[in-house]
Amino acid sequence: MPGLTPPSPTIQGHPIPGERLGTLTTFTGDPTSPTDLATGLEEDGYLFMRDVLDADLVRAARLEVFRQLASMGEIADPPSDGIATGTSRRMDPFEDEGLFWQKVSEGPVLRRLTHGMEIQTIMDTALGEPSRGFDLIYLRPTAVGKATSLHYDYPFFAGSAQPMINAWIPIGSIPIEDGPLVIVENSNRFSDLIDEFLDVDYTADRSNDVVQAAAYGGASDTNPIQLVTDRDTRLLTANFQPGDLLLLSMFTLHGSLDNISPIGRVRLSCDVRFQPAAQPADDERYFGEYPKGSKGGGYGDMRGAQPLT
Ligand SMILES: O=C(O)CCC(=O)C(=O)O
Repeated sequence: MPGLTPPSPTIQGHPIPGERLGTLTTFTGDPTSPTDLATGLEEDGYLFMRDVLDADLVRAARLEVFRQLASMGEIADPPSDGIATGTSRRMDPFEDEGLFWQKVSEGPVLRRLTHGMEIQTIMDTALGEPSRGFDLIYLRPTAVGKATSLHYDYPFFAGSAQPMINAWIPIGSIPIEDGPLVIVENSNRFSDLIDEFLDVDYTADRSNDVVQAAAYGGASDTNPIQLVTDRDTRLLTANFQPGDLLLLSMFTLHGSLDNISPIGRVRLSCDVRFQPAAQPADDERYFGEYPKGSKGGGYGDMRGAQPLT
């Protein structure tokens, strides 16, 4: 808002010292080159691509999602602003067996954004072969005061196809005070943390308890500022814009900043995993008409499914 100084960013309630916060490096290679994309992902653990998705489609998907939340009284008019009302008429997501959340997550405009030709072409290039997006997506309307703790993705998705790539899509502008995704610089080389979760046999047991413990284990035990200070590294994020796309390897420690929007704006994003299309898409947690999700309770059991109150 004109004249207002944005509040200083925090992570899990901790202020971030200036020298521990940096900006994601924008990918400047050739987006049609499998080698450029694979090399960037391998070296940095992420690829931050500006302006590669249709910004109008991103805005239309934002409107589609927020209109449905507005119909439950959770988002004020106009819905595209994404300002939370603090109230909800929504049924408990367990009681409706996740049907409302599945309907929102599978909205036709949102699906065009998450599984349409533009993203499909980028993911085919990044994987170097035809790719397939998971049916289950993680749509995250994140209200003020909420955040995602630091974790690695591999434990959630191990045991089926590999490699996989996480496509994180900002659905609208996400300035830093709205709590965008953050990665820990160089965390794709933290072999002590990575070896710990690679040691787990996920084919024997991929129950939610096992997966959560492995994904969040070593990293979320320490406060994030201590973690980046001890490892002499930084938290990297950006002021995201419609059309941006952030690709993450399964071996990059990431979470989000806190949403501290002074105007009560809900941060909207979604994350979608892609795998080689030639490999089996048989993990019932992520594929099928009613994917079970990693916790087992389907769409109703996801963090994003909770009413915004
Ligand atoms: O958007 C967020 O808050 C977290 C996203 C995330 O954990 C992921 O993309 O794996």
